[in-house]
Amino acid sequence: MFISHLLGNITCSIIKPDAVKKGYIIPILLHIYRYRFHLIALKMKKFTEKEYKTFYKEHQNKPFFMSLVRFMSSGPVVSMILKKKNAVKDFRTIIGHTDPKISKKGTIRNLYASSIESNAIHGSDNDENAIKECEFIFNHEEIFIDMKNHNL
Ligand code: 3AN
Repeated sequence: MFISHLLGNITCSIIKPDAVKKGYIIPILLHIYRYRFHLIALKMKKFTEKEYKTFYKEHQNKPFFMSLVRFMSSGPVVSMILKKKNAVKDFRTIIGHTDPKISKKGTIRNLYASSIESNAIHGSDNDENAIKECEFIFNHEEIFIDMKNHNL
């Protein structure tokens, strides 16, 4: 658990294949920047079905599970670790509801998502999962940890 000291101050985000394909990486990064999240890790990569089966394990009994796994592994995604006080809660506010049809105006999903599955972006749902997800995607060498500015 190499980033567990950041519990409560980080979230894991993934710009999903639909948004990558549509050219929304930069607009989404700018949106996140405007809300004062600090980017401490970033990578673009196509993950496998097997990796998403682990990543989305808590959804394994949901009817949309296999479709979600196939969709996520259909192309490269942009994964990030975002640092901010109350990162998980604040990030879920700016991404909006899972279903873009009912997400608030101006949220990332309202602006860039096309359906409840192809919903442009992932954000961790609690602090413990945020740590797990970040450590699933990134290794120690891929994370910028500024020891002088721990409380950003
Ligand atoms: P959120 O990402 O808003 O936390 P979750 O954790 O309930 O939503 O679902 C994980 C992902 O599964 C969603 N981001 C979305 O891509 C997909 N998903 C959720 N609900 C559905 C659904 N009813 N039908 C198809 N895909 C879904």
